[in-house]
Amino acid sequence: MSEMQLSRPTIPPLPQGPTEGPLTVEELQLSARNHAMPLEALRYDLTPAGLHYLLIHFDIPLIDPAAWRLSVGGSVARAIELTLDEIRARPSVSLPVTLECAGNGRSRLHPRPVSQPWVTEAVGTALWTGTPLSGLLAEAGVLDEAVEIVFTGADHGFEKGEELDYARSLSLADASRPEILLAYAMNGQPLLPQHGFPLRLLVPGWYGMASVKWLTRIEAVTRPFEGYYQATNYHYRRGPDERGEPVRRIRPRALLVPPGYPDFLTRRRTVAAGPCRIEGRAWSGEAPIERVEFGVDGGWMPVELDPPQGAFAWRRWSCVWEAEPGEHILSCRAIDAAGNVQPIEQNWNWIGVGNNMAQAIPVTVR
Ligand SMILES: Nc1nc2c(c(=O)[nH]1)N[C@H]1C(S)=C(S)[C@@H](COP(=O)(O)O)O[C@H]1N2
Ligand SMILES: [Mo]
Repeated sequence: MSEMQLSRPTIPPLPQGPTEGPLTVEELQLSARNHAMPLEALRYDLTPAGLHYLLIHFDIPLIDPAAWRLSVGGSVARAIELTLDEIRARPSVSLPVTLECAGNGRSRLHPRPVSQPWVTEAVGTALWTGTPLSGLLAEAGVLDEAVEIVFTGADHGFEKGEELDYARSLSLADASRPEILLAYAMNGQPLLPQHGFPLRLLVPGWYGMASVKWLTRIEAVTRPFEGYYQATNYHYRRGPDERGEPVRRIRPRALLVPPGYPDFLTRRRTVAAGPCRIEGRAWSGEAPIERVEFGVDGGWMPVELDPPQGAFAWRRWSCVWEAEPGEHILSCRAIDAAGNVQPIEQNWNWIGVGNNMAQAIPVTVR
């Protein structure tokens, strides 16, 4: 019998830092696993679960809800273990919350940090239902010596040579905020496997990395947590050797629904000349949205804002554009009540987080 020889495809080595090189097979593989929200889904107040963006570092764990338990321990007076039914029997809150990946905008950076290569649409808004974390912490009785709460997921893998669980922490003050939920439902349905079934943390207003999925353990600790996703990753730094500032709240961003219809391969838009209704969404985790502007070829005009749908969800906006025949670049930008203005230029850093540079959509009007 002859032995089958599996030939290894020649794949160029991964760049060691940010690059101007072509997209790698590894980035393509990540972008297929972790899909974005199609921009036309900005039309929904609440993103249907299957259209919501996804970011999964390792594998989606297979969890038997009957065997699953949440443990609450560490520096607490009373360690607790809860079943899913016990969590569902606790006081419940439903909140519309916009989640956005901190890496949104990464592939528009020059040079480009090599990681999940988002363009502009790593976002979604869902109605999340769960029990407030603060009630559970009060019941466990967090001791005075505790400084942070650590949240650990059931997923496990390697990053940069280090073997680890996905885990993040919050300061005691942040963890005590009333809007922070242990969420078991999304848009009125049990969480889908990819969104953290059976339970996830939900930290409204913060970039997505804080909202730990497949939650299994909550632990009060007496020293700041130094886990990879807390202390090494998710920092704004100019180079590899700086510690930098931790990534927390979502920077302001507005997106518009690309008008007209697209070309399949390039997604370039064609729009009919005349009045064209433009709509989109805007959000900021720092402060309420105060103003949104619609941009055409570098000029800006104000838009109309719909009433907000709660403090933590995106806000709809719209305007009418008098589309004149020719080639145009459409854009939009958000300004929040804390004075944060969405930039037109890239917001560059070593790992490509928080790049809220304004969208740019080429259209042909005829
Ligand atoms: N356990 C675990 N939680 C996680 C992640 C993960 O890989 N594992 N990814 C985080 C990141 S970076 C983001 S942006 C959000 C994405 O949530 P979603 O997939 O439900 O949109 O989940 C966060 N929680
Ligand atoms: Mo993310």
